[in-house]
Amino acid sequence: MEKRILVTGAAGQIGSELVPALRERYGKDAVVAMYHHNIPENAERPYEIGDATEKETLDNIIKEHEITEIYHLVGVLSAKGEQKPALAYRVNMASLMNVLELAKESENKPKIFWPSSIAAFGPTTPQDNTPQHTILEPSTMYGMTKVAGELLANYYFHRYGIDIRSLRYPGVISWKTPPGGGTTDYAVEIFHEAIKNGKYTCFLQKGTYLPMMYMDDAVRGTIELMEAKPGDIKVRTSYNFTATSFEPSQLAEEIKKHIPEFEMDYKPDFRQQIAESWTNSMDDSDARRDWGWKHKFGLPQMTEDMLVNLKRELKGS
Ligand code: AKB
Repeated sequence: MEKRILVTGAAGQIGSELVPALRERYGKDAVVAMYHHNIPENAERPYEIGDATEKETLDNIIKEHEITEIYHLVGVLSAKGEQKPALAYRVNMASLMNVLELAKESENKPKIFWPSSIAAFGPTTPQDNTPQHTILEPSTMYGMTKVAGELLANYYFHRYGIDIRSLRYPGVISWKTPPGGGTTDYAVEIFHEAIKNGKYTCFLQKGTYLPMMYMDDAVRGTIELMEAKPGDIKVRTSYNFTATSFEPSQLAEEIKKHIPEFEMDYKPDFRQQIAESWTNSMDDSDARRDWGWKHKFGLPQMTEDMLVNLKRELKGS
């Protein structure tokens, strides 16, 4: 069957890079981007506008485009979710349930990708090299929606045969589209501020380690997971998925190698507590063994690539 892909949350940090990557791979017309109200100026067709929490809207789009695969990226992230917990619950859970139920009801049972996150972990989770199968007792609403989503993914796979695949994304760093409302956002903001002003005030404390990944790796890994043979996917909740782990001062030191005058100070806010509840680093050996996951960018390579691209981008704007 010809591949027809729907990407919800297409204007978000991951969506805005995944859509072009999927179009490059499968053809422009094979990928329908779904936006809520925030259509980017340079949005290319085919695209649809709609709210993924409305089942009928989603149903119409899936039917009209004869969708065979859904990358369901809609979600309210951790920091915004703590400011608006009820909104995070509604958006994250209602949209996911719609996608799962529509897949179940449809004749061709579309394959689904849904992102989980390190936010599924919590204060009781082992902090270092966190194993695949571990304690999931998050303290944020976003994290709770991730744990519930992982269990739902597993349930819909075993009970209804929906081929749903998932990754526990670490903080993802990219130069094309800024993230919005997350706790790992400092690792992107720092680059913008370093280039524009030569200094940055970090909202996380020195020493706060978090698992991280460059966008190029995140996009490639996501597509590789979706292209893996069904029999190779042994984890149907969500795979640990990581590239590196660092804390703010290590990133600042790496940036200083390129911008020697760069300076950073610290003013931790409510996001510090969220970051502390997450793990320092993750063991993603199941993903590496089952479907061949391999990252390319460590901290030095990522920093260099970010600075080169972002400098060029900011100059042009
Ligand atoms: C966030 O910080 O909320 C996200 C995530 C790790 O899921 N980037």
